[in-house]
Amino acid sequence: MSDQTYAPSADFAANAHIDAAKYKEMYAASVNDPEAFWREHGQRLDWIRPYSRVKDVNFDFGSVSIKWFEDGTLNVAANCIDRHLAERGDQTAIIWEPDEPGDEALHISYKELHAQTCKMANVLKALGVGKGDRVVIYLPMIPEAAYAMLACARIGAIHSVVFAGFSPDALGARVNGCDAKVVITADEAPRGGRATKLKDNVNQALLHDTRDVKALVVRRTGGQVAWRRDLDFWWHEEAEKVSPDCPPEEMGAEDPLFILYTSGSTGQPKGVVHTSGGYLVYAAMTQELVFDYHEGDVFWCTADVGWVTGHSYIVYGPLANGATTLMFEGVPTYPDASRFWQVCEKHKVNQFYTAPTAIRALMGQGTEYVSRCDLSSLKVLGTVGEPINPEAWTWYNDNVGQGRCPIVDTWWQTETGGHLLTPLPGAIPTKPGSATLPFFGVEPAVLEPESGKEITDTEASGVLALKDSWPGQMRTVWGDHERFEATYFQQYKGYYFSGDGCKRDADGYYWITGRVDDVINVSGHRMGTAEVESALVAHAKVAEAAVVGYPHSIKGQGIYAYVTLMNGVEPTEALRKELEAWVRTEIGPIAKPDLIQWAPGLPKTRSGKIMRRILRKIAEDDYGALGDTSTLADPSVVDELIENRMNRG
Ligand code: 6R9
Repeated sequence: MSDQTYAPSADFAANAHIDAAKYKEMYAASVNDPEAFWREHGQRLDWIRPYSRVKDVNFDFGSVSIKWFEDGTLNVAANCIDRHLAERGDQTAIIWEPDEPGDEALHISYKELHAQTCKMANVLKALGVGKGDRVVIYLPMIPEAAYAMLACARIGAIHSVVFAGFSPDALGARVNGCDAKVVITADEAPRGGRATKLKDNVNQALLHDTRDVKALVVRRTGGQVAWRRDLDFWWHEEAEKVSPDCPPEEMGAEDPLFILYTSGSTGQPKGVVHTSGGYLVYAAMTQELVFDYHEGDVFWCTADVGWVTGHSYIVYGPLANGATTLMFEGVPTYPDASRFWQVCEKHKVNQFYTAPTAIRALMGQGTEYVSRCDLSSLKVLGTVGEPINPEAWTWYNDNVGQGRCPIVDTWWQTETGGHLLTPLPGAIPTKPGSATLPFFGVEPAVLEPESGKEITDTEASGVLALKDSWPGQMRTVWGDHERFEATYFQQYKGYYFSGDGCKRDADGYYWITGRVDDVINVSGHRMGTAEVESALVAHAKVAEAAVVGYPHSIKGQGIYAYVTLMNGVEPTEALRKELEAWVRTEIGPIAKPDLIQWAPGLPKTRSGKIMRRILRKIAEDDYGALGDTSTLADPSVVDELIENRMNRG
């Protein structure tokens, strides 16, 4: 933990929405009387029928229920588009920067966004989609992704965006998991100069689906596609047949807006459900205050819309605020490592929000890539996805922010909908590596991991939980409310359990130490070790597999797999490659193990439980202190694993 603090300049604080005094006052108000606080701040949206009830929350295991603004009605798309038309119809809503820097960027006005969203909404209706139906969105980072999300919101359909890097199998499981009627996709997804054949992936994903799922296909590259007769439709053809006007559906505040699958410590990914009113209030308020967004600013979040960060901070938060949001199709290192900074210069970006893994990768390329660009438009920098190491923080601060831009290190999760722990840039001095203090209405608690007792001393170390709800909180797991309660409310009664460990320092600042469960964080992407294990054991030559994370200088964590082969199977380099490729196709490139160690045996207790603690230590190359191994059925397997460990030094 670094003790250095960086305070915002007096000038920055004076022009910020929230200064230090205001933060204190508003935070106190938000936790002393959450009803009154959120009754006021819920007003930032346009409601069709105003809410009278604000908060109705029960965190008790067995009867967990979370409702906000319950009797209000609204339409999310109307809040993100229609209500801005009178004042800012011609203002740019979305700047789209394509993969190839030489191709033309697009500036889509709120008027244009309205027309395109309405058309897509009408096309979906024509394909038989109605209120409450599910639509899977499997698209590159193109404006149609935003149109698709907002079109669903407009007609009350529930979207589930699937990251375009996921394999056909992973896509198929998600389409099936939410029983989607339509998949919106593209012919191909260009990224970093290469193109992924998305439509082919969709065909493969739907091959065994007996439900006749339709596909609406955006033509992005013009690449060849295999067409399924009567089930596939070109977006550009269908769009011509429909009106550019579609009345927004009146939705209840607690009607689901979207499902987003995310990894947990057990089983297959779960469908996190966010609803309409509370989610939008929270996404919008955090986007404005955490980034200190002002009228006319250009806001750039580099995430993919396949992750929650893209939902809340590319689409819903900024558009609800009438902002200009930048959407980038490419990657930070194509054509070279200055692409991010070139885009900042080209579009005069004011707030820039990215992941520590990207910062570390770019830091490794040297500062010339940054210093050759004009970054004088930048005002606030943000990070999200994993803890940021102080070296990367300092590099970001000195080279990108030029010592002038406050850095907001935002801790949150798919489940939380928006930021929970974060600096407000004009109010809260930062410390490199700390997500600092809670946002309004957020009541963190540090619990003793074993007893679950809340540690009330300021200085504390334990697991991070939340004492009460905030409007952006997830409401349930799609189709499995019991799993929702078991995952987040069972272990520590009366709290929402985050799954993260944390420390609180003498100033009350929070420092996230990483996951305490079997979830690993690879380049800011959440991966359940169980998912990778089940992909590995699905291979005919694999008898057993155990997967753990290990420190990786760029990715944060790498994937380390211990694999026990079937009797008689030779461990060869070719088989190692085959297993890597296998996991890629089962889940996607982000799940490919970085290291595979052949394990003739795994350390197990006498009851057959794999002792992951030991496997983690060996993967970390820290096998000197393995702790108590006396409960192992066969302690000699440990020596063998240490002997042949893959990560040395
Ligand atoms: C938004 C997002 C959530 C997990 C979370 C934690 C890690 C996210 C962080 C951070 C330290 C930060 N995490 N932000 N750790 N500092 N600023 O990333 O959602 O993909 O669901 O991941 O990511 O471990 O529990 P999601």
